[in-house]
Amino acid sequence: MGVVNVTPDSFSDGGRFFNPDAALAHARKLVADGADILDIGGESTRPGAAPVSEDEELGRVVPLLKSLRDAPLPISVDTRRPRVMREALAAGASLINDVEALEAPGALEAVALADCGVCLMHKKGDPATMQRDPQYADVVAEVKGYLAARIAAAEQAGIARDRIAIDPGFGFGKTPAHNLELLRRLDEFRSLGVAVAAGWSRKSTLGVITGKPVEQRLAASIAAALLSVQHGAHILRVHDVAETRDALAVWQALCER
Ligand code: 7PJ
Repeated sequence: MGVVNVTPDSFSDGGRFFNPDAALAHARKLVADGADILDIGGESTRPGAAPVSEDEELGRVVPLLKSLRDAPLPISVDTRRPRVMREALAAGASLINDVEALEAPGALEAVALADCGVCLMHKKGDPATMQRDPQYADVVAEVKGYLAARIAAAEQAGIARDRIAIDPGFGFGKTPAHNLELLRRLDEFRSLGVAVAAGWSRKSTLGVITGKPVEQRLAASIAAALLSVQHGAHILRVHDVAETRDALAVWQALCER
């Protein structure tokens, strides 16, 4: 899953693709690079990000979706808002990626009424404050329990299990130690019976480990992506599609005989 940020303040490529033509060109490049899914986001959810109005988010996402109507792959929209979900689905999106796991009032219904997929992600707290000393007794038990409850809520709302993926939400209200524990035990999430997604690309834990700023985290991101697959991930959310594809090709040549 290749990330297309249409935001002026995303931490990883803040502002580079804010202009609609640049966002479209970037989306097309990720398709050419071998993405299986594009994930379009119009609201930055990085730690400390400022909120965006609903109209502004729609104005960023919907025109890009319309420009990508004929794209040869499913398009996901990274949003927490039911109205953005509905309008994005009407404009051609086929997957909703929600860092709030459809907790907003009306979000379960917006997805249930469509025929789309959904990725339910765990986060602890709100983006503005979530990195202030997050605490867990057992991070895997807590995140897994939360995702199990959100799968149940989605099913109860009429969203069939085969439409659902889950994501532990690396970096969302988690310390580096929490993120590493979740990665080490990622395979435990597979017993929830749905696809497992992982997003490590350029994240700050990789900066803590390597001492590198965000624009120098490609190698660390690829290492984390491969380790996520080794530990059971089915979907990788990445910025650097071509490079991650190459690394995965070597992995697959070795492992899929
Ligand atoms: C994630 C996401 C992630 C899923 C973001 C960033 C911050 N969606 N949206 N998983 N991260 N499913 O790109 O670093 O890890 S926004």
